[in-house]
Amino acid sequence: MNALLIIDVQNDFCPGGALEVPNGDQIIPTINALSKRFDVVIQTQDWHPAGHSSFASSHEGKQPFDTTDMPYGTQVLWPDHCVQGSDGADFHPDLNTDRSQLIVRKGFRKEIDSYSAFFENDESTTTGLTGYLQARDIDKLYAVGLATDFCVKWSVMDGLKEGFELFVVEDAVKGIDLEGSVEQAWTEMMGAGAKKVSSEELLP
Ligand code: VGL
Ligand code: ZN
Repeated sequence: MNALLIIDVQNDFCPGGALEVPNGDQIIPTINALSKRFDVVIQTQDWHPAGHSSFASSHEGKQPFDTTDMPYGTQVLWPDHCVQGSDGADFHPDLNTDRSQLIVRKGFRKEIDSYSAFFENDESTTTGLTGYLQARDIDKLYAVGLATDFCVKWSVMDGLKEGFELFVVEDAVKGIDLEGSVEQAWTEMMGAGAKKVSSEELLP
């Protein structure tokens, strides 16, 4: 069975937000059209406590987009974003969430970031999504949302590792693009076995 996985279409990742993805809101009409075509729709929501360790403001002398060493590896430091309960953490008002059956919140532990819908950034703490998908006999995931080079990529890579078939809808994702990271993300995703599709192939 198929599911649409809508990643982090939240105000803070859209134009005017704290960590805006250029033109991030432009994919929303396509995502809304796709939602109607899937029996199972799942969303993720970046959901950080104030003072989260992925925020540059939590590290003396660091600026957004600097990196730091965390116990689990190198971490990009971000502007404060998607703080629990804030407007920035809300889904974009144009996103139709009515058909979403599961919302996976991630990044809620202060000391660890979580880009992926499956695992936190230590690559071992699970969100429980694999078990949910298996229990519902879902084996094919269609990934859309923000950002191509971070949460989409990490979700796709982990989904493949977990044994799911992954399709990335190329006109329904957008990236932050730090030094060519969008192109690199596509190379990594395709190299790991993800398939690129366009929304036209999925819509009537
Ligand atoms: C994301 C950076 C930090 C994303 C989330 O949704 O791609 N990127 N938190
Ligand atoms: Zn985040």
